[in-house]
Parts: sequence; C-alpha cells; structure tokens
Amino acid sequence: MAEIQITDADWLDFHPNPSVPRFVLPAGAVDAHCHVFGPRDAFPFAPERKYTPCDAGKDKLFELRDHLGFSRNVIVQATCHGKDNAAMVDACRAGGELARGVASVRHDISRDALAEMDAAGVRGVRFNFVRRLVDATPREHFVEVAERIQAFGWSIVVYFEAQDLADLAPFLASLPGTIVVDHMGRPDIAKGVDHPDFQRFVELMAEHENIWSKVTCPERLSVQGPPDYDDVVPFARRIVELFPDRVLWGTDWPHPNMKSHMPDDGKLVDFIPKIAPTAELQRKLLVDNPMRLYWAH
Ligand code: 0GY
Repeated sequence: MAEIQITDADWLDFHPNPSVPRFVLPAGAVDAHCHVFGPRDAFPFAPERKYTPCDAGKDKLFELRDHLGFSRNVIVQATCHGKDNAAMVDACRAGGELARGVASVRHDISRDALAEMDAAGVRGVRFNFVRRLVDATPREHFVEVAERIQAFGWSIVVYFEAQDLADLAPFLASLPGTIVVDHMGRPDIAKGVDHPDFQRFVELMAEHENIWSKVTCPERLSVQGPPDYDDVVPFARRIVELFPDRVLWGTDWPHPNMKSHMPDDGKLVDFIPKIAPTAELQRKLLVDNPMRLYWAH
C-alpha cells in the first residue's frame, strides 16, 4: 500500500500572497534558486527524506515568477525528493526555455539518463553536505558524478554549513568545472563580516576562479529577522562587489524548513538593490551570470 505522506506538524507553508516588490527587476531576470515539492499525488516524496513539506508544485512556482517580475527559474532538486528528479524534470519540461534544473543523482547514473535530463533542461547536479537534510555521501561518489557530468558541460551546486568549510575546502577546490556554493556557505551572521570564518570563504573564492556563490537566503541567515534582514547585507554585498561575475540570486521558494517565520517573497526581491547597488551589478547578478551558466546551450 502506498505510504500516506503527512506534512510535518511544524511545517510553515509558503507566503499566501507575497507583496509586489518595489524593486523592478531587470528584463530577463533569473530566479536561480528555487524548488518544487510534489504535488505528492503526482510526485511522492522520497522514503529517505528528512522532512515532509507542503505541496508546492510548478504552477505555483511559475505564478510567483510572473508576480515578482522574473523571466526564468533554475529549479534545484530538493532533498525531500531524494534522487528521484521527476517533479523537478517535469517542471523544467513545462517551463521550456524559461526553466533550467539542477539534479541530485546516484554515482552510477548512466550517460543515457544524464542525456535525458539534459534534454529536459537540467544543467547541473547538487552535492549536499548538510547533515540535517541528507545521509552522508562518500566523497568518491561525488567525484564519480563530477566526472560523468563533464561530457554535458554541467556545473555543480554545493550546500554545506560554515563549520564544515575548513574540512571541505580542499575537496571543493579539487572538483572540475564551475562550483556554485549555496547561500554564501551559510555564514554565522552574529560573528560579523570580518570574522575569520567568513574571510575563509572569501579567500576560497579569491583563490579559485571556478567557485561561484549564491548570495541568497537572508531570511535563513539573519539574526535580526524580517522584513529587512539588514544584518545580512554586508556579507552578500561584499561577495557581490568582490566577485560580480560569479554570483547568482534566487528566492529559495518555497523556503524549506523555515521555522522562525515565512518570508514575503516580494520583500526578498527588495533586498537585491541593497546587496547589488548599481544597475550593472544587478544585471550581472540577475541576468548575465545565470544565463552564462545555465542557458549556454
Ligand atoms: C534550501 C535550503 C534547505 C533545504 C534544501 O533541498 C533541501 O531540502 O535545500 C534548508 O533546509 O536549509 O536551499 O532550500
């Protein structure tokens, strides 16, 4: 009998009516970090998941894209779907040229399976090191995946927490192709932007021109909280100003595992000009960089 999948009791649903942002996005802007969850009737969650979210399907995602003024989405496989990429791939197919995907795959995935995902719009894989989200993956499995995707010109997204950077840095530096770090490596905002931990992340990017960062998730990182998330601004702004050609931005809709509050996605868009204050920085962050990385073919 099919498992009945019940949303976690403490789950926070995405904002029901986000505001219209005051910041007008540049033409062709890309939401380069978002997810789809199910809907579970069509795309059940994975047995090995660590959380059971609300349904948040592609129709809602595309509605939000249009409401906020984005043109395109990069849909990142969420851990609640494990390595079953069906919901993400279905959303990519439905989005056509307006959507790209980042998958989570087994180390022994076949070339045909990669080719099928490539045809649907997938352009990368995600390596997740966050222990509350996934069981540990042997590093040699990640290396094997990294080698298999080279034929397709895909990039790698990595998700880890700040305390793991020192241990992970040599491994990340050894990976081929473009490596995109989720949410600036999740710095501890309370420590301040000049703390050695964040400096280590800045140095990693300075030393390795293939390492990019998503300057995302002020709502997750902020100690101060909504609606302005001003304490995260110095961190994101430093990365944008130092590495303007290697940064991406995304909503992180539907905001998995937010426990303190659910952000208003319109207010998140209003965060962008604080971290990318000029039209040129905004264009690179929102259009040029994601287009170069995810729409090259
Ligand atoms: C994010 C952050 C989280 C979750 C996931 O795939 C996921 O489950 O990425 C998190 O819980 O911090 O980027 O969506």
